[in-house]
Amino acid sequence: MILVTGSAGQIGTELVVELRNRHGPENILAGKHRTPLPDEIASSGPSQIVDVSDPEQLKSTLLNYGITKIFHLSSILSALAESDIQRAHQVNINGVFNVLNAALESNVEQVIIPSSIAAFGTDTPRELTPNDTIQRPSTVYGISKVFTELMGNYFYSRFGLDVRGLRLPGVISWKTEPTAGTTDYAVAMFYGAIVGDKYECYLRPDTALPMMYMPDAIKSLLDLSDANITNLVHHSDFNVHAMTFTPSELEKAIKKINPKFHITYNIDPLRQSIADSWPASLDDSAARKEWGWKPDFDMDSLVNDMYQNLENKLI
Ligand code: AKB
Repeated sequence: MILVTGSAGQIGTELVVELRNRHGPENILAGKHRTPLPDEIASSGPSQIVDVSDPEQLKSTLLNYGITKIFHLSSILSALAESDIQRAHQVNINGVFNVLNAALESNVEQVIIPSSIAAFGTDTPRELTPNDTIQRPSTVYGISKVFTELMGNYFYSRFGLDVRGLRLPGVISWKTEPTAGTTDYAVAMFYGAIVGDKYECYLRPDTALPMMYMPDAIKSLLDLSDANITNLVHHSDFNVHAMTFTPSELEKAIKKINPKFHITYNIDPLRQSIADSWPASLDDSAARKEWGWKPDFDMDSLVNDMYQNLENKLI
């Protein structure tokens, strides 16, 4: 059986549905903590409260359900982590350690834990960031992601636990909204365009960041999980890239669908400084070579699909 932690979150809600389609609903345990699960998840298969800060509860859940694989998605995103560093430490550092340790003490064979572009900092080359480069993040979220990558690689080399991970960029989706990240503006801009033809952006118009559409994010997690381990040189720290755009470029692309749309700017210094410390684009040749990573969506296809689906949902 496969456990997905953070099943009520932006990525979790969509990953659980895809895994249930592939492996049968009864084989996917939706783990949640504070946020209630959407009906679609709660009613379509097993679910359970999973508290990643409680090692005993975690271990007994893994043993009781016979879990053999974990997609560990619970995480406090960048902006929220800066305003509550205790909780970020509890979930993103203690929680990751507890999951890895409980996996080792049970029958889990593989753990997938996403990292983030936040694992880089201002000392890192910003364009085509190499897979293996300087990582000196300035946020607690970024520090926790470097910890995750290093600890994942450590559990693999020291104990032989198959831990894999990739550095996700901003993920754009229409089903479940992200919670307090820095790249969330891109999702919020679509909501603004559809609901009232306007949006106030908290990042400067020229802030270039890497982004990815949800179907590609799900594909990246599943393809990495399915990859033949003998082909992997890296394990918990793959760059994956799909596209780069700025708020002003996204505004232009949305305007092609909704000419009445316009944006104004009210810069949030915290989120702007976080964004300025992240890469604009990544060299993902290691992921392409070691497990065949290739995104399906570019900016045009993302914007058209996202706008249409969100419009159908909201109107
Ligand atoms: C965030 O903005 O915090 C996340 C991320 C890039 O990891 N979307």
